Amino acid sequence: MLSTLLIKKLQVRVGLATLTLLILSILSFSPVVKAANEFYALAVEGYGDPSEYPYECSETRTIYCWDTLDGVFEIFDVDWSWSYTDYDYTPHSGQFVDDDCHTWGYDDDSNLGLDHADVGFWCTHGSATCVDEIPLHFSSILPGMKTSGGSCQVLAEGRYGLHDLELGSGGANGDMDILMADSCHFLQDCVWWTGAISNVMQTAGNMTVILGYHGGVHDSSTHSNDIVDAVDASRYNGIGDNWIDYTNHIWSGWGNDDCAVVALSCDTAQQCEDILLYGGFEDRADPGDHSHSGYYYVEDCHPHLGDPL
Ligand SMILES: [Ca+2]
Ligand SMILES: [Ca+2]
Ligand SMILES: [Ca+2]
Ligand SMILES: [Ca+2]
Repeated sequence: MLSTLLIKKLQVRVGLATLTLLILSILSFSPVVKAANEFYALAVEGYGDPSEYPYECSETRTIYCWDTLDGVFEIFDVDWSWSYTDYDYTPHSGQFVDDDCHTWGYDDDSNLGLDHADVGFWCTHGSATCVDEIPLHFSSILPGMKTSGGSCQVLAEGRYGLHDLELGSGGANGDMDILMADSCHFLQDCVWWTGAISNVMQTAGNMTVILGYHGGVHDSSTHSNDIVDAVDASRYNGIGDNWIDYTNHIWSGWGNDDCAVVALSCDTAQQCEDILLYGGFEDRADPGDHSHSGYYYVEDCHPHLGDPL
């Protein structure tokens, strides 16, 4: 409203040529019909005691995944009233894995897989392997369960076709734009530099942003709250900047920081900068031919299990 009033007031004082420009400006402020906004989350909290959590992929239990999911979900579902919101807190590997990679994968399936929504979130354990001599570089996450024929490790790998994930492959069921990867190591620097993450971010659609971490991340209420705050601040702007501001945590002591990383796939280098600062969950970019990429972090951040950035 303020913008329109200001422009009308200016119109009185300017000539015809400027008036045309101002009319164009007013048109650009006109409300547009918003595309459907879809959010889907997969959170694995229930590892551990097989009698209590009878999943096949047993690991040390995550404590705060449910808290993080609950806080993030409420923002999309209640605060922002997105047209589709759902979650699964007992996911299996097929929900992460693309069927182009494995027959047991169906991440593109609507209402079931991670990639069918514009914005995806996962919370689970993760790890990275980087051996230069072999060479083999991949990051991975642990699903709660296996699907039939599936695996308990979901890989992101850049060179040898070992990858399991294809996100944003286009179409209504592969239309992810943004992923929040709340797991250790998914955006490990040595994995990024082999092209693994770019490999995950398909170029057919609008997959532009992965928010994640280099190194291990504390499974803590602080970390959980930081993620919820970062999402809350990023509805229209600062999606990358806020992720780093809120969730990068320099703890006292040696080699135990939480190192937030933003990975981008963009049309131009300038667009990467713009997405980092001015993109939002409801202001998602069209990355064109995905010819540029970006990897953003806080220099010298030194995590548990990983080199300093
Ligand atoms: Ca997919
Ligand atoms: Ca969709
Ligand atoms: Ca989309
Ligand atoms: Ca914006």
